[in-house]
Amino acid sequence: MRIAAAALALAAFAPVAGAHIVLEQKTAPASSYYKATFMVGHGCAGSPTTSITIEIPDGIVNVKPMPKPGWTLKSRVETLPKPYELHGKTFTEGVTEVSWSGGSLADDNYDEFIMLTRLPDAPGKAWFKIVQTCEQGETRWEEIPSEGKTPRDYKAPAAMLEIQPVQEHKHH
Ligand SMILES: [Cu+2]
Repeated sequence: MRIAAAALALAAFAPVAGAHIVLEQKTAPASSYYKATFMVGHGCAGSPTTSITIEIPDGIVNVKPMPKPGWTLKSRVETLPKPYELHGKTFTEGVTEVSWSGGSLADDNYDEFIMLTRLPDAPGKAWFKIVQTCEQGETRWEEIPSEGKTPRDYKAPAAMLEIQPVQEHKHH
């Protein structure tokens, strides 16, 4: 009885978005190193997930994906729309897409796909578009909410990260 009640409470209060592919940490300061953890809560209409492909939003750089045992990791490197500087070096190329494939994640299991990134100096919302491929079918998490709407208003929203202004500290 208690388990049933708890499950019911969860169903009533958990945001629907929690079951999609979302970032564990949805806010982070500008100009910081950010560990993006993508939470995969289900497959495609019950079918197991066999690959996850994530498009890196413009301005998010120095992308270092974490390898996963049982999955083949691939990064696409391209000329960036805007070069960036880190540690006094200028980079004109960078990772624009990351994929993990060849694994199998059952619909009733949960897993995380992780990459280290460097966030841009400008605050604002960044949207990671994700293609989830399954044994049967795929889901394209690509919808970007229009003004006044939130990811919850959509069936397959892209994963959102809110890049926040850097707090001014006096260090000296
Ligand atoms: Cu979902």
